Amino acid sequence: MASGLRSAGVRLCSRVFFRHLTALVLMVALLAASIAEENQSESADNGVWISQSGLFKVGYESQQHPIAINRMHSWVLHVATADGQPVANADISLTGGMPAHDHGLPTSPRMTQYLGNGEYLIEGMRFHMNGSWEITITISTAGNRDTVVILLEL
Ligand SMILES: [Cu+2]
Repeated sequence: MASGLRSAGVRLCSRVFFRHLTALVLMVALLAASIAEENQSESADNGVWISQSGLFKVGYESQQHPIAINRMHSWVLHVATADGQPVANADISLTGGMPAHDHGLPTSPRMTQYLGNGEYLIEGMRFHMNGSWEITITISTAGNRDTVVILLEL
């Protein structure tokens, strides 16, 4: 009788413990999910990157949110001077890759259209694996040429 009571008590205790553990696991999972979501939106949102000699400020917007692995998509680059004036009709070329893996981009993205207001359409972006990518963009105008490196964590 006494041992029966005790084991019932243990069973009740373990059930309460299990319920708390479930709640804890759920909380940790939610926290991890919200951190992951923050990281994703950070890589897909407009950030402003300064070119190496400080001539241009470059922002980009991916047409795909979040950027999916192995999916061809476009970017829109926004190019401005150091004091924030939109840069029109620049020549823009891109290279990129994963320095840690010593490989380049799987595609050859190209600037295909000047959209006005300092915005340029880049077609042919695709990333074939998760990890740290670098996109190196060279911008040339009549009198200036500078390079900006955009870091992208996928
Ligand atoms: Cu790689």
